[in-house]
Amino acid sequence: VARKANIQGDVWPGLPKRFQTFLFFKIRKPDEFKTRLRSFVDEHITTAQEACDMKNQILAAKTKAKDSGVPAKILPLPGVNIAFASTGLAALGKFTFNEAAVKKDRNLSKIFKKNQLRGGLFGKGMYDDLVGEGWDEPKELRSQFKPSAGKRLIDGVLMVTASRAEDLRYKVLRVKEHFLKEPGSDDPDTVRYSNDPCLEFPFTSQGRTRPEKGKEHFGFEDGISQPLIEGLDEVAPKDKEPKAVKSGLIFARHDGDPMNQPEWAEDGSFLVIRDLQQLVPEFEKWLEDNKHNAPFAADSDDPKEKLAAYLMGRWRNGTPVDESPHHDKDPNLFRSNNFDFHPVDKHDKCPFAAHIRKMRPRGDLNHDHAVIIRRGISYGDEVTPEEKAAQKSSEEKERGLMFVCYQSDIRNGFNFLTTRWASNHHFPDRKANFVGEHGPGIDAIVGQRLNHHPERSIGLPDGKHPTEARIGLDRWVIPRGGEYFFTPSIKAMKEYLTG
Ligand code: N7H
Repeated sequence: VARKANIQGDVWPGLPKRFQTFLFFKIRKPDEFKTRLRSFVDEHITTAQEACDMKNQILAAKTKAKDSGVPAKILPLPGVNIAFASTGLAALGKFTFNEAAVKKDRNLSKIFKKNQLRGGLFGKGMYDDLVGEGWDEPKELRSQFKPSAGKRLIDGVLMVTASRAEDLRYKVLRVKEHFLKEPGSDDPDTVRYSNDPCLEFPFTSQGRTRPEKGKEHFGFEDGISQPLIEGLDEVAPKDKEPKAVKSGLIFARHDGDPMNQPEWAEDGSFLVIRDLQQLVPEFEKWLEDNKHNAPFAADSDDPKEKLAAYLMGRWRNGTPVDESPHHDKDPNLFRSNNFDFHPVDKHDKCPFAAHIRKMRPRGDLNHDHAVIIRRGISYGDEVTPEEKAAQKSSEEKERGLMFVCYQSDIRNGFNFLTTRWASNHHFPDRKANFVGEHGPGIDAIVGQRLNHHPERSIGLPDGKHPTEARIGLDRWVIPRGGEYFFTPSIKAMKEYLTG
């Protein structure tokens, strides 16, 4: 099968999304589910090829509109993808948790070795991984992401995306019906739901982009930097940013994937979904309260915005701090990716521990490591005038990011970024003036603390002398849980997984 026809479109090139529904599901009747999944794949799943065709059509329509002066009326069609947690694969008889039994049973051992998806964290799930290690706080997690009586509640997720709310609602209904309707009840107008369906949808989450287009809730331009994928993207020359990476960092069994996955996993990718609540009024208050403590306060026209930019590594309009440390006014730089933190022995410009530098150290490393593709979407309400006035998030209003990313290995991707880099004060390591107890600092956005870690703080450049200047940080992103999944290829779903 041609690669682009085999890959699900959210992994690459990404599904266009203003609105997204995450339908978390539990499998009740595996055999019937398999039958329905087989026809679902052709009828509903959006492949990489279809997503590319859609993007190209829209691009062409926009170009035409620009030339003719008549606005383009074309909108992307809704998209649908599906992914499975290890419990979901187990329900289909394609994953086993029982390694002891496998070791004893030689027949089982053969099958296990040949077909079991590798990756211990996928097997464990996010709860056992991150609560188990002490990173996530159970009382902060939403109930759907917490096991009940020792059982995980989510076997998989159907993701539906659209450009208009009404298209999303329509498509979500069709997707649900496919699995819930009575056999033979095919007319959407008179559909009858089965009272013994093969699937149930215990939880859904809604994502939607903000009215301020392109901006996430803290007000930063998002969705700027993604790795280019060799063999899929048009690749820039080697010395340009963003660098192209081997597709095996994202896709199972591609060049550069060291995991030795079974054959059926080819063209699939591990998916991480994580609900990250954002405390927006609190973030603004902290910037306001601390702008005068920043080492550069006296020399800056707008120390509050500069402080925000230094935590992120980009100004709110996307301008990279590495290319423009003192202002965000050059329109040529708004979405620039053309920087790599050189010279990397100092952080005269971008702080070593700024979010984007922690998450993709570019020149700080001389090899590709912990590479992910991000496909998240904001959720929740805009900050209300009352919250703004109180400088505090209200109990009823919530907002955040449904963080979504793909990688060929969760340990080397999401987990590594969160635990080894974002949450580790000493990374990037061996930096002049930052070799002491505190190191360059924690990632202000997604760094998490274990009990024995130092308090949250970040080292900041003052633009003048190389002495260490530090500032204490609060926490504005609360992890509310999530799950680890595998997004299989089209072929895997039509053959192995439904066989
Ligand atoms: Fe981050 N934000 O919107 O404020 N992130 N992120 N992220 N992030 C980036 O380049 C943000 C999170 C990465 O190549 C930008 O698209 C928020 C997690 C990576 O230069 C902004 C949250 C993880 C990059 C944000 C959040 C990552 C990146 C700059 C949580 C991984 C690319 C715009 C609420 C575990 C780095 C852009 C590069 C960039 C925001 C979470 C990873 C503005 C609010 C959990 C790899």
